[in-house]
Amino acid sequence: MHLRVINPNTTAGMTRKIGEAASRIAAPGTQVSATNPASGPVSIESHFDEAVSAVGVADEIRAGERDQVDAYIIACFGDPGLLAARELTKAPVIGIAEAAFHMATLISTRFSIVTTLGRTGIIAEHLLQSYGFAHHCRRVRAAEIPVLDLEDNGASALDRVIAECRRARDEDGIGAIVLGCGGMADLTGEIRDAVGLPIVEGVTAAVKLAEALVGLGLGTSKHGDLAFPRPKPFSGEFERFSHLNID
Ligand code: 2AL
Repeated sequence: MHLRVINPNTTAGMTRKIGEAASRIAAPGTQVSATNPASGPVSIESHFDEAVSAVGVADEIRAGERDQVDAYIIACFGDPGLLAARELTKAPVIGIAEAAFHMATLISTRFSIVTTLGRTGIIAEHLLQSYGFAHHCRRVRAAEIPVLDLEDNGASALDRVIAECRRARDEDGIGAIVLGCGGMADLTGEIRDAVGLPIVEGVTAAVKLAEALVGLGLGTSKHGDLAFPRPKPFSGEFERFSHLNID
């Protein structure tokens, strides 16, 4: 099976790191490829960044369809463009936030999220509500690190994430912690060792869910609202989406 991990931001180093974390956890028969859009924000840490990145995710799904990809992962914790991406393919498409929420509820009754910047917490809260996981999450916490600090300033970013995870462990009455950024995909082991609770990381969780869905022969339903979009003209810079010929 060919699994395509889409990093919705345009930082190639982060894409490589996310792809390596996905490859390490993948089953022997799973081929992992990692891509990011050519255009868009270098990191996603606002509603605006998310809105722009969703177009890049759609482009990457279109490219993946040409490569006959079997399953997709959207590797940003806001799951940008998830439902739009599902409309564009019959393959399963899994967001790392939803993957992590599902996995966390299988091993604990309550979890907290530790994300990057406080201002992105609302994005996680909206997802918890729309996915139906709000009652399982005790608190959305932030280590107050910009996303690219996870690339450029790794050791001190890791220290801050660990410190926030320990506060969550000691104060929130939880059984597990969900890491709230795709850029944390390579840190799970170190955080788990330092915190001593189950640490659920979305990229790795999504790999295992994607393998399960493909193994079960399940893909995105084309019955109802996730059917392919109705073909129509798009104008200006989005002309490439005109009369999409997909089936
Ligand atoms: C993210 C993420 O996972 N990647 C990115 O660029 N921004 N989300 C986050 N909460 O920091």
